[in-house]
Amino acid sequence: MKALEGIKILDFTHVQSGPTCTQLLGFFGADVIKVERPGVGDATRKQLVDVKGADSLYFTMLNHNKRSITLNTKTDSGKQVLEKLVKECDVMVENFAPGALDRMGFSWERIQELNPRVILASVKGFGPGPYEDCKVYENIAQCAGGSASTTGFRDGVPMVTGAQIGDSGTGLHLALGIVTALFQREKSGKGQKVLAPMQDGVLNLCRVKLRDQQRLKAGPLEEYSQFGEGHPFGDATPRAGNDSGGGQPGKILKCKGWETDPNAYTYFITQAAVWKNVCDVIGKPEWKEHEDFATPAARLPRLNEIFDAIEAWTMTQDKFDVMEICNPLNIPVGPILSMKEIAEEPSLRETGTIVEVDHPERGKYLTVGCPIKLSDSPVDVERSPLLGEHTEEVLTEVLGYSASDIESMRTDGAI
Ligand code: CAO
Repeated sequence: MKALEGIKILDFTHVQSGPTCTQLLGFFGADVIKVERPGVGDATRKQLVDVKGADSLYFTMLNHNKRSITLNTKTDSGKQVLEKLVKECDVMVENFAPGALDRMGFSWERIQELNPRVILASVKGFGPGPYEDCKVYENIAQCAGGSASTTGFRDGVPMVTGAQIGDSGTGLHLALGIVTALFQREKSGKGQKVLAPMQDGVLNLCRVKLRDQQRLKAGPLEEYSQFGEGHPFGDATPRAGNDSGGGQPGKILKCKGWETDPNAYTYFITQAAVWKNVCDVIGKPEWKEHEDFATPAARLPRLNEIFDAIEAWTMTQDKFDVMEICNPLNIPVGPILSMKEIAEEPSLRETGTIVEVDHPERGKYLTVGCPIKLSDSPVDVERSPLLGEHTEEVLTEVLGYSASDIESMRTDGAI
């Protein structure tokens, strides 16, 4: 028994944001039916191809636990199949450019007519307003959602982050919206529209930066290293480099081997509660009681001096040894792990967070399994479907079409 067993998802998503959402629902046991254009499919199938002729990792890693059917929804018989799918499914998920679904003849009104219980879940770049008609990709969302202006270094350009907070982050928001709407449907009996705009999703993840925007009215942000460095604050939340977001100052520091290994670094947090332990570890016991260092307030203008001293110690240690030494002392530290190290980490394999999947076209590859663990809903990661692999199966088993119906749809170019 899986959490979402029995829930049918009409997955009309493409690229990254929508597919991450439906993949999660698939991990939780929903029957996800991905609808793709005949002969073409999701554009990511053939983007960043690393194995000639095979679906790319971009596609395979975002589309596990799904069935694929091909359908040209701009033909009459293709539209009829889509109508039947809307009637049959609990949720329809899409992330087309604004207006595309309406142009196809599937407005929210029409969808409700077909199935009043269906939930229509959409990712768009922006919510209602001046930009609602714009197409949006990951980095645009990071820029428009406040992330880029607050990421990077004070004296550098705005930066995007490698974490796909615009696409995968919004997919997560959408998945929560969908299961919440399913929960409400239990009581109301009705479907509803769920919208997750990427700008809003990114802003939600940048909540603490809007907090800091408002704190600026009360004076400089003392926990930002620019305060200790004597640089005045402007009228907007600045970029904070690698400063930690809260009131516990932290920094990325070099570890042994940094000269040749780009990831020989650790994050080190000088949590106030364990300041004395920090002083002992770095060989500065005199700072424990010294008036310039003993309290968090006294330390704020001296953070650079403090982190220089800590780094002088971390540079003598391997990044994993820093963790071994600091953890028993309750000092929060974290090694900078490369993707190579993460891919090889046995504990992530054991928990199913990193999974090796076999694929008929490309062989074995690694993917990220379900990052959310339910104790009563085990996850089996199944390889992504080939384009149209399940067209006949879905048309006959789910929608009740006959072999001759399917043949004539093929002749029409509808599937
Ligand atoms: N059969 C027939 N037509 C189909 C079809 C099918 N199975 N599937 C899609 N189409 C059509 C659509 O109806 C649309 O046609 P019209 O333009 O004539 O209405 C067309 O294909 C293209 O759809 P699109 O505009 O969504 O695709 P695009 O490549 O031009 O834009 C993107 C891609 C991502 C910029 C856009 O979809 C978008 O802004 N989506 C919302 C935000 C989002 O999710 N962005 C994140 C993407 S991940 O980085």
